[in-house]
Amino acid sequence: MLELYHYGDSLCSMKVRFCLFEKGVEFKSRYVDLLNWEHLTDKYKKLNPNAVVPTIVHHGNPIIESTIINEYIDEVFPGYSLTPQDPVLWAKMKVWTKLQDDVLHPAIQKPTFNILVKPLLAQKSDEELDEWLSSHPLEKSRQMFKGAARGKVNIEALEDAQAQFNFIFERMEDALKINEWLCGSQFTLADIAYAPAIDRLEQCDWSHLFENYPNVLKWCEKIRVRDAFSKMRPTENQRFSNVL
Ligand SMILES: N[C@@H](CCC(=O)N[C@@H](CS)C(=O)NCC(=O)O)C(=O)O
Repeated sequence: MLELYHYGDSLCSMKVRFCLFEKGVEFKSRYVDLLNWEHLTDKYKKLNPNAVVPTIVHHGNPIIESTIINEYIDEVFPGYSLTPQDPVLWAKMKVWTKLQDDVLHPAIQKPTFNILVKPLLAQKSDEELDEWLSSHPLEKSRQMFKGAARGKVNIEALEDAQAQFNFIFERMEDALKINEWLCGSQFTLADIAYAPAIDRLEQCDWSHLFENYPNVLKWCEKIRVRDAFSKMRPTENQRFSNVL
């Protein structure tokens, strides 16, 4: 059976859980506790050298990167396809998922670290932080954890994140004015990639950012009623606000 290494309140993990539930793929859950640095162990880094979640292991093969994982799942497992057949729509889907990886995810990390994770990391000692972060292979992650653990809320970063969300929501609004889903009439991996943002912005009390985009709001409502969306959300005890 496919194994999923993931964390409850992680956007990229939600994205892969959403895909697995949509496709009806059974999986064995392997929980990686990010706040206890379980992603930084040598054992986990053998599966995912970037030391991030999620990772899937299928037939003994580790596969990393949430966008690539979702493409793999859609390709390998039966059920209805989440990828357009038409090459132009396929290209559009890839542009959406690239934008999610390149812009939406880094933007959403700003409120995540400044609002949700900061109070949790503030409780870690300098020694613990230094010890674990020195074993993190990614400088970007080291900086994010350090910045969140110590120092003030970065207001500039939060303002920048909001500007990035507006940039993305304008593009989504344009697409959803004429189409039911981001790539036309078919629900695809593009919609799955953006859906966890609905959960995260709600958790950060930032849902008002959707308000200027009526078609994005309608899309959010259609996403919310999907079974897989409810199933992929973290349980209450897995929320950052409740983990300690
Ligand atoms: N591009 C990667 C990003 C993965 C990522 O940043 N995961 C976060 C959780 S959403 C993580 O594991 N963070 C821990 C860290 O950076 O140390 C993907 O899409 O899988």
